[in-house]
Amino acid sequence: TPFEYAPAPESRAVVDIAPSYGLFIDGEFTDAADGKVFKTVSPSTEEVLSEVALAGRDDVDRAVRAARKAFEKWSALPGSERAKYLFRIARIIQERSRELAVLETLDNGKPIKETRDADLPLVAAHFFYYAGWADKLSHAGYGADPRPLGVAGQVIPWNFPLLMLAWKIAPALATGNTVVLKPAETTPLSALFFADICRQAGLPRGVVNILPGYGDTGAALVDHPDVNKVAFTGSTAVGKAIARSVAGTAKKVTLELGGKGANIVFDDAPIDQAVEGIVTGIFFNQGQVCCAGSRLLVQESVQDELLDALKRRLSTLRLGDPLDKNTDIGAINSAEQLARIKAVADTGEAEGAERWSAPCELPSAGYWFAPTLFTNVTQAHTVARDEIFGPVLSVLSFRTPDEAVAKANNTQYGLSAGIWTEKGSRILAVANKLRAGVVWANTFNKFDPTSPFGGYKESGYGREGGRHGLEAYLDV
Ligand code: TXE
Repeated sequence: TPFEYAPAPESRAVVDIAPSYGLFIDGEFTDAADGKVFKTVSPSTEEVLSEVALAGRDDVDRAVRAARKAFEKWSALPGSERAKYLFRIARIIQERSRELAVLETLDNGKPIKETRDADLPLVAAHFFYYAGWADKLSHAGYGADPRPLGVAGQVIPWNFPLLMLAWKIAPALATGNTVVLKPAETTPLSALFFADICRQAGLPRGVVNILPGYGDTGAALVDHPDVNKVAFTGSTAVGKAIARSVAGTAKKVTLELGGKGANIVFDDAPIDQAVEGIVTGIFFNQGQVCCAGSRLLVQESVQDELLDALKRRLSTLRLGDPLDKNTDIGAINSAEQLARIKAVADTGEAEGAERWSAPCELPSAGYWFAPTLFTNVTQAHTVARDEIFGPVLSVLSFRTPDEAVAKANNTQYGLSAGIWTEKGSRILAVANKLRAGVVWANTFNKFDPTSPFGGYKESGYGREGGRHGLEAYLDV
């Protein structure tokens, strides 16, 4: 099948990281106009991986001009021609998947098992999927001849660097837009390798531009007057700031923000299966997932049994070297993120919730946090309300399906939820009452390029993925 992968990379030897990288503007790697650079480190060892050019306002301007110029020709190409480039990119991603998986694991800290089996297959799948739409836009339900918007300014986070890039770039290019993308400051490398893939695929100059930098680079991009469309994934606070700053313009915006997903386990659910789903829900990518199942809602009658089984399972998770194929829990992405997780966990304890951590030894270098549970949690507790974005699960209980729904919906967010039950009728009844963009039944954190993804409430607006993901990049 197109989404089958090579055996696990044994070591970092499969990737060749240069000591320094430039910005990618108009098909060339180039220094920043003011010569500024920053370092990117491996979160599992704190070793410096590379020095990367830091884009400033002048570079943003240069990149947007290149994207504007490229837009004229790119948008005029027949969709079938754009599709050829996207298919080529998808195939190169597959061919280079071992290298990219190791690179992503080094720069992000997540286990190679995940980059190999989840991130990279999904990245390729997104390019294949949207390549398929490029010549079928008149059948997408947006009118006979929908038009691209122009230059898309895209800002992405560090939790799924290459996958978030794919979610943003694949639909933008398929619909005939050109792109200036800013990767997160702690994970710039895979976006720069992607720039190299664009060159390898012969993508016309200026269609994709990559500008590493911090938040102010992102702000300069979002605010650039010649950007027509803004796509952002990140914190709710920055999403709101972006919404405010573009409010005086006519730019189209999509925001994919935080979450506090409920994983609801009913008393008829097979306990072992539910335990695996809870683990995937909150410990996948160390819980640094916007749609993580960070609140466990368990029916009171099975609470003790479930918690015992869960603690036993968590005690078997292997934390350590992310390049080891057997590792389940890798490093937290940055010192800042680790400090945030620790602060919320400490608040949880101070507020009276009971803390339990899986017994594991944390490596001395790098950023690590043991899988942690909070019990005796009330809905008012900070650990039940704030997005922690770490390997921390807050456990609450319920008696009736209505109470489960009320508690699940009692959050400012609305991105994800999960339901565990053998009863199909209950899945439908409960799912329809949940205010969440995705509801999984008897599974969690399953992704597919054909299905739209996005939030209700403060989790943002707009959808990415699927046919609906095209709409964000089209004028009807
Ligand atoms: O996010 P930021 P941070 C949540 C999660 C986490 C918290 C903080 O709860 O603990 O946010 O993480 C760029 N204009 N999520 O500080 O700052 C920034 O450079 C334009 C949820 O890393 O939002 C990076 O590229 N861009 C989440 C991107 O925004 C700006 C994923 C995200 O960084 C900017 C990540 C500005 N003013 C964090 N300021 C999810 N939804 O999956 C920063 N950036």
